[in-house]
This record gives sequence, C-alpha cells and structure tokens, in this order.
Amino acid sequence: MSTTTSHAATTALDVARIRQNFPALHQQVHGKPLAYLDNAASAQTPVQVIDAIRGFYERDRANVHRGVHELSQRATHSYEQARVKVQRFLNAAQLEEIIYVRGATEGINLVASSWGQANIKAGDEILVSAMEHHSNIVPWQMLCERTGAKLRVIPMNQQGELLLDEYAALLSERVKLVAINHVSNALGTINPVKQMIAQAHAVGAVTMIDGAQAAPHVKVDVCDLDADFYVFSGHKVYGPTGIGVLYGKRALLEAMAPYQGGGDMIAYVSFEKTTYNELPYKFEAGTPNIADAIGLGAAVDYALSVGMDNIAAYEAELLDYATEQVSAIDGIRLIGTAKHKASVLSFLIGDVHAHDAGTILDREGIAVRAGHHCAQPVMDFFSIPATTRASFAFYNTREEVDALCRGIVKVKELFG
Ligand code: C6P
Repeated sequence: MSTTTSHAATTALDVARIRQNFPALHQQVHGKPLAYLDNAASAQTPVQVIDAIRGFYERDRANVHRGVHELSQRATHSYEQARVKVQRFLNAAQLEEIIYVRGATEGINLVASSWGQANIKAGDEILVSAMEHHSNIVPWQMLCERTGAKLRVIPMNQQGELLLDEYAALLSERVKLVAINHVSNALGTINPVKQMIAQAHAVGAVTMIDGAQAAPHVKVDVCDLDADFYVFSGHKVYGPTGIGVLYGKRALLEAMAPYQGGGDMIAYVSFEKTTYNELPYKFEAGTPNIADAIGLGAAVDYALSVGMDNIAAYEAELLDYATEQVSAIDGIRLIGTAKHKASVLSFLIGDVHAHDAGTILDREGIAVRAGHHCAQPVMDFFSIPATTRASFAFYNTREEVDALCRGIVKVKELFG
C-alpha cells in the first residue's frame, strides 16, 4: 500500500509534508535512501527546532537570570517560555513543577538522590518493573545500597505485559516508591500507568514514571495520570540532546533538598548559612543548557502542532503494518507482543546475532538498533543476548517498513 493511501486510511497527517521538516531524513546512506528506524534511541529534529536554537545563538546568546542587558533578557524570556511550552505539553498544573535536567536519566537520579535520601530507610521497599531501562533500575539499586531498602520487581508475562495481580500482591505499606516506565523501550509495551499509580497511592507509595518512550508517541497528562514524578528526554521528542524534564508535584519538590549546589539555585549565601531559591530554580544549579531548553520548547510545540492523538493513531497503524509484514518473514521471532504497544518492533532473525543483522541493515540504508537496549533484565527474561529493534516515528512510512523487510530477507540470505 502506498504511503498516501495509508495516510488517507488513518489520520489527517500529511507525512510527505511533515518529512520536509526533517532535513536528516533526506539523505543516502551507503548509496541507499535512508530509512531511519532508530527513533527510540534518538529521534530526528525538525527545522523548527534547529531554527530556534540557531536564533538563540545568532541573536540572543547570553546567560539567563543574571543580566539586565537586552540579550540576557531575551535569552531568559525564551528559556522561560520554553518551560511554559513543556508545562502545556505535560498538562502540568504549575510552571514551577517543570525542572530542566539533562534527560530522563538525570531526572530519575535527581529524585533518587534528593527525595530518596530523605524518604527511604532500611526495611522500606521500592518496586520497579521487569521491563525497566537501566536508568530506572540502577539509581534505585544504589539508593537501596545506601539505605538498606529492598528493591522488588513486578514480573511480566511472555508477551511483555506486567502481571497486575502480582503487582497488587507486592503492594504493601512497606512500599514507599513505585518506579515504572510508561512505555518499554525494549518491548514497546504501553503500561497501564494510571491504574498502577492509583494502586500505589492506595498504599501511600510515591510514583516515578519514566516517560522517555511515551512522551514522543502518546498524549501525556500528568494531572490525569496523577503521577508524582514524570521524566522524559528532549532528544526522543524530536528535540536536542542534553536536555530533558523532570516533572514533580509541587509539594514533593518543595519538601526536597537541592540536588546540586551552585549559582542560581540560591536565595542568599553566607559562610554561616545558605538559603535556597524557589522552584524550579532550586534544582537548576549553574548556567543551564539554555539553547537546548529553547530547542526543547520548539520541539514540544511542534509535536503539539502535529497533534499527539494524530501521532499516536498514525504510528499505531504503521506498527500494525510493520508487525504483520515482519512476522510474515520465515524465521522471525518477535520479542514483545503485548496487546497495547507503541512504535517498537523488537525481533530476532533466526539465530543471526542482532549486531550482524544491524550491520547488514545499515548497508541497506536502514538504521535500527541492535543490542540489549539498556534493558538487560528483559534480555535475561527471554534468555537472549540482544534483539534487533526497529522503532518508528510519525515521519516513517510503509515504504520504509517494506525496505526493512527486504533488508531482513537479505540478512537471511547472507547468514542462511
Ligand atoms: N533509551 C534506547 O535506545 P536518556 O539516555 O537519559 O535520554 O534516556 C534514558 C532512558 C530512560 N528510560 C527509557 C525507557 C529509555 O528508553 C531511555 C533511553 C534509549 O532505548 C537509549 S539506551
């Protein structure tokens, strides 16, 4: 089916026009047209984002919150306007609840250090799921090592769906934190986080939702979810690298100690005593990543202008098509077959190592990720070392899926 037909069948998305906004998509790799199917690792960036960053460097480059001069005022305005855009993107109740960080990883580490140190003690339990990225395991493990708390794991089934009965059974008053992803990067599973948050709250636990793979693909409403903490990374939502967001409920953030000390996070400093700045600046020590915060604002605005519901609907159909086409190839084993999935197709091609498959696909111009996807416990669960993972964005097309299928056939021929 042609791309045009597939659009007509799904949503109002004009993918051909959207693709014009993404310069990196229009290139040849090893003499073949690029099919960029590694969006879960890092998505591509539209010109709107590139222009916003260029505009900062060409006209407004100065430090923020520090200068009375015009350039600093402009930089501060753009930096803070970007925060307003992120607030809108997440539907956060208050602007002060939006903290700029380097990415999802730093957001989780900030909470593990600051909230964790004050609220977790020996005998407490922290629940993570069996399908977490290392970023949502290791900081909690480190916290457990420091405090004597216990890390417990919500199990999953062979489809890659969390076992909700087991989750309910694990919940008790000992559980102080539930840390789960909204969408799994290795399997694509969309977890029922709203329900799981409500269950966690019923036993008095705080929730950390890792939205790194959800924010680019589904509408996120932190108020509706009632998430206590929610993190995502700019580079996966079509924005720059090195910037991301920690959302936290104001009352929790107010009660937390700063993560890092330095400029901008203080109200008053003396050698005897320092008082801290108000939110969100209490958590933004030092000169921040100004240019990329501005770029992130442009990125979430771009995504909202395309429409998160349109993105989700288009990608759902593309994923269905890819699942059907790839699984029809002899010898393919899909890893992650949950009922509710977003934009990730992980698979094995016979007993070909994923790195070999990824290398051959690259020679065909197809960018995928091969490896454990920083989710080694998921690989262990399926007793495999790695998968080949195609991950889609709303600018991908059925033609690119067809190219992937031809590439897989080639891998089979070469390693047959
Ligand atoms: N996953 C992938 O290829 P950072 O690196 O901080 O931007 O994001 C970390 C992270 C956290 N949670 C989930 C669910 C993720 O998928 C990621 C990043 C990439 O799957 C790179 S390992």
